[in-house]
Amino acid sequence: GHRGAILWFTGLSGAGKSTLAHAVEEELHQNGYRTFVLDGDNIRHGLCSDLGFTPEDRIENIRRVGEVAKLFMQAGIIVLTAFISPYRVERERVRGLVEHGDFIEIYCDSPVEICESRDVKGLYKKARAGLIPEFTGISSPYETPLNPELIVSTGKTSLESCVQQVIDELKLRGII
Ligand code: GGZ
Repeated sequence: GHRGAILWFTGLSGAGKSTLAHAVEEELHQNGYRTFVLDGDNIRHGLCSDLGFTPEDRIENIRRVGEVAKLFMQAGIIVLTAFISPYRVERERVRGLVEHGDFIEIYCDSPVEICESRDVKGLYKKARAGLIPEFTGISSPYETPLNPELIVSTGKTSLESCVQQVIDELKLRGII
C-alpha cells in the first residue's frame, strides 16, 4: 500500500480548515489513496466530548488527536486533521510523535477580520457579545506557525486553488 502521513491543518475558526481537508481528501480518493479526516465533528463529540476550550482542555484535545492521527498513519492512511490547534508547542509535540517528513503542517491563513466578517456559524458575534469565553482570535490566542510546510491563503484564495497547492506540496515531498 501507500505510505501514511499526517496533514495537519491549523488556523482560526472559520478559516476553512475542515472544508479544505475534505476537499483534499476527495482529490486523494480519486487517485486511490486511503485517507481519513479528523475534525471537530468526529472528535469533539466523541473521544473528546469531556473537553472544552480552556488552555488545558485544548492541549489535551490536541494530544489525543495527535495520538489517534499517528495510529491512522501507522495503518498506512493519509490522515488529515482540522483543528485550530492554537499553540505552537503542542503542534510541535505532535510533529515529534512521528518520523521526520511524515508530518505536514498546513497553515490555513485567513485574517481574523475575514473569518469574523463571514462568521458562518455566528460564533464570532457571540464571542464579541461575551457569550463564548476564550474564543480563539478574540479572547484567546492563536500562535501563527513559524515554519509550516505550507501556507495557504484560505481567506483570499479559491478552494480549488488551495486544494491544488496542497496536492502539489504532497507531490513535491514524495507523499503521493
Ligand atoms: C474557538 C470554539 C470555541 C472557542 C467553540 N474557541 O468554527 P468551528 O466552531 O466549527 O470551529 C471551532 C471549534 C474549535 O475546536 P478545535 O477542537 O479545533 O479547537 S482546539 O484546536 O483549540 O482545541 C468553533 C468551536 O469549536 N468553538 N468554542 N472558545 N472555537
